[in-house]
Amino acid sequence: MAVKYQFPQDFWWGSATSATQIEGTGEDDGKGRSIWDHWYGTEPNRFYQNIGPGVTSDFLNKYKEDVRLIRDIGHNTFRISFSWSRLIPGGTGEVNQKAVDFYDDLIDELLNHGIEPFVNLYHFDMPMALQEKGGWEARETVDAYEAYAKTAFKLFGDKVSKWFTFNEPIVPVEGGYLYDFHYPNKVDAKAAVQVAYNTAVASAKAVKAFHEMDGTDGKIGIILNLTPSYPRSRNPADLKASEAADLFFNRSFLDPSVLGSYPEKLKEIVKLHGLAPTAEPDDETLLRENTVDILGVNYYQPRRVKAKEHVPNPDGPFLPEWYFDAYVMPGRKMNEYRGWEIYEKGIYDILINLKENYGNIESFISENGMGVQNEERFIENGEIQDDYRIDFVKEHLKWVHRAHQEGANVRGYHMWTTMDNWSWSNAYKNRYGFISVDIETQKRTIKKSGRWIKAVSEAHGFDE
Ligand code: BGP
Repeated sequence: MAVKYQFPQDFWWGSATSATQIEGTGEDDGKGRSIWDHWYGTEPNRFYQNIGPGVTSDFLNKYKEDVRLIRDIGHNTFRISFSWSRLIPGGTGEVNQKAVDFYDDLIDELLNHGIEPFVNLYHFDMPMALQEKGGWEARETVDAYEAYAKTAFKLFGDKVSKWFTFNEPIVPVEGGYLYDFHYPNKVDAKAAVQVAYNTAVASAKAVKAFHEMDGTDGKIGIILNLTPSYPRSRNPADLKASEAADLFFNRSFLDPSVLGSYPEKLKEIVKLHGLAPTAEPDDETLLRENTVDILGVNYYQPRRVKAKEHVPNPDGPFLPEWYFDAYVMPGRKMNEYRGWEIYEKGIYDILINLKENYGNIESFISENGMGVQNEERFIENGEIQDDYRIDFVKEHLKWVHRAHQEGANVRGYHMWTTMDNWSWSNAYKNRYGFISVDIETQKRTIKKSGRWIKAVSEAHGFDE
């Protein structure tokens, strides 16, 4: 029987995870160190309650049980990431057979339960061996990444048909090179631009390698956190500020990945401030000819901006904020736990923008979700009654549904996240999962939202 918000029968229902946040580093598993292991080792106080990525939800040992739970909550798809430093501990060179066996068995386990794996190659987790040689600032890292991608395609390309080159590539640029919330904690716009550029080139190289591989009918994409930029008013100065924020935070990856070139205005700004990256002669052609097949959209919050009120100090380090001020909209709805605005229509605006300005590229919502503190207080009869999460997902899905009705090429919805896990600097402060995890005992329990999403995915939609 049809439901009010009916999605197509082949819609992807699932949720997303990342290696560092779920696997645990394990013992004797041959994993090399990533920047997260290193940073936690040197500055544990930068992490909530001094908790690092050591054990997290122990997916490395629990994956069989977890795959059964993922099936029990009705998913037909599930996103993982490969840990580069697990697969190739030194970043380049020798492959870790234990990692190959783990990912291979995990993929089989998913397929055997009728769940299609979506595999992301990079989720913020640079191998430390490469970071020591400059990380994304160094062109050699692009080559190392290309080799890593090729290795992954060769090992798992016959089983995995949905690949992603990067998750939210703008975040390591912001965190590591502008605002000091990721390692290597620099504030250096010139390095930031180089890092962004090298990442885009690396992505195009992986896309190229994938398309050139024999006998694959799979698809390759990129996952971007798109934060629609809304001006305070229609006043030209506010509109200009909003456009600048959009260029820096959305179009810096969206345009090269989907259209194959950078926006002229962004190039002008970068040049004006003497930040243009070092490029190689063939890069332009590479980017133009190797755009993605599919786009993952992570959406949590919008960005609201207004015209700058004070002229920035020209002697201070350049920041995108030279072009706009943040605007706190009166009456906005908030997820106070995370400090993020909740604006459901943003998801629709993104999808319509993709339809109108990005060739209606095939897309799916690859992350959207709500982190909440101390969820134990909502336990009744042994189950977390996370009605707030159900409402959050439902209200966003209604807008996804509307965009789809209006012709947007959106094919699925993944929530962040499957089971509660470790977060980059917030550790276990906010819980996001359909499945709760007691970090002490590693006991898993499906939340009310987990039962709800099962019903939704079975009906491919919902009534109210
Ligand atoms: C996204 C990341 C995820 C996840 C999520 C929630 O940006 O891709 O890895 O962490 O945000 O954010 P947080 O964990 O910081 O609350």
